[in-house]
This record gives sequence, structure tokens and C-alpha cells, in this order.
Amino acid sequence: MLGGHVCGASLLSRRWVLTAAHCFDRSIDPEHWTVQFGELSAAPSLWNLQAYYNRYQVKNILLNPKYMGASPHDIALVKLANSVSYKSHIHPICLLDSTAEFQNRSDCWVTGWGYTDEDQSETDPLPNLQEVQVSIINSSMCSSMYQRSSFHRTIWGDMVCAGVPQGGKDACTGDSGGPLVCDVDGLWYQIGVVSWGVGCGRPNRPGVYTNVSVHFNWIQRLMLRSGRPRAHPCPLLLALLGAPSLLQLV
Ligand code: 4AZ
Repeated sequence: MLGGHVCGASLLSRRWVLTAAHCFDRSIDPEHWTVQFGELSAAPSLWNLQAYYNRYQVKNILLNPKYMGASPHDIALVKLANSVSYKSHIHPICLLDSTAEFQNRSDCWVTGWGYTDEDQSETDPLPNLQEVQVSIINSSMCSSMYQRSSFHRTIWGDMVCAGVPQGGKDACTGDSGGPLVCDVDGLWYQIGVVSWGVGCGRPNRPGVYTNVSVHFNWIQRLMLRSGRPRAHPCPLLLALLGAPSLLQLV
């Protein structure tokens, strides 16, 4: 297999994976992709049979129909060719149809295999899976931070921002597509999909995520359309995490 880590992703059910649409800007051909579950390393050894068994081929890539090559609507569903075997480190994340109650929550985490520094020359590429705690930032506050910036970016209705005011805790290049999750009474809910930001970890430049709840109906419709609806252990829709999944170009 050639290629390697491109984006993060999360497991929604045995057949469905959630990620960012911009991950497929370089190729939308399902045969060019695999999804690796349950590994801490972004580049497991060729001799790692466990990694091999937990790697799945892709049957279909469905970009959000409103995605136009840049955010907003930076969200995609990946249908796997085979059914995922759940294990201790491979199980689905929960989704909600509204995440209004998560405003200002600080018990949220973003995870991924991306760079740990905006200046990539200072870090090795492809570290092991990293996690960092961030707060969900009110959208109007996030909008005003980005309006004041020389980059002047719009925070659209399907975006949610997360970070810490002083900076230093953020997603970065290579984390795209991965999950932003919050702990609610011991269950993990996915709030966002890593999408973009101006730099990484800069003060007053929080990470910007696709708000999963805004796309809940689209996700549910596609998942129900092609598969027997089953009872799910999480309220409403069902979905993953344990270790987030890793999308690879093959
Ligand atoms: C990226 O390039 C990227 N600081 C992802 C997230 C952030 C910045 C860049 C957020 O994939």
C-alpha cells in the first residue's frame, strides 16, 4: 500500500464513517482510500497484523451536496465495503440533533494525528494520536474574532468554534475530518468535524468545526436509506469513537 495518513474520521455505525468533505479534494475515488481503526500510530508497521485486520475498504464517498470545494458544508459520509467489528478501542460515537446546550462547555476534546505545531518544520509529521481539551466557543464571539482578523473569515451557520482564549490548544493540519467530542454523563457525543482555522493555536483564532447537529438529518437520511435501521445504544442516531478513525490514501 502506498500513501498514508490524510485525515481523521469517526465511526457512526458498522458501515458508516463521518469526516470532512475537503479530505477528498485530492481524490473522490473510493478505491484510493482505506479507513484504519483502533491504532495510535498514523503509520502502523507493515508487520502489524492487528492494524491490517482493522483496516477497511471504502465502498462509497458521499460529500454533502451543498459542499462547493470550501467550507461551509464541509462534511462527508463514507460507506465502508465491510461491516466493522467493534472492539474495546473500536466503537461508535453518539450524535445529537441539537448541540445548543454545549455552548461554553469546557469538557470537550479534539483528537487526531495532525501536526502539533503550526510551523510544521518544528515537529515530526505523523505523530501518534494526540488529544487536547478545548471549550466550545459561542458563535457570535467566534464571528467577531474572525471579523477582526486581517483574514476576515465568515463563521457560517453550520460551523462551531472551539479552543481556549489564550490559544495553544487546537487542531492543526492533518487533524481535519476528525471528531470534536464532549462528555455528557459518561457518554461521548460528537459536536464537530475538524474543518479549518487561521493557523493553529493562535490566541483569538479558535479552531472551526463543521457542526454535526446541523447536518443530523442528512446523516440520518443516508444511513437509514441504505441499511436496516437497528436499535442503537445511544439516543437518536448512533455513531463512534474509542480511537478516532484514520483515513488513508492507498
Ligand atoms: C488543516 O489545515 C487545519 N487550527 C485544520 C484545523 C485547523 C487549522 C488547519 C485549526 O487541516
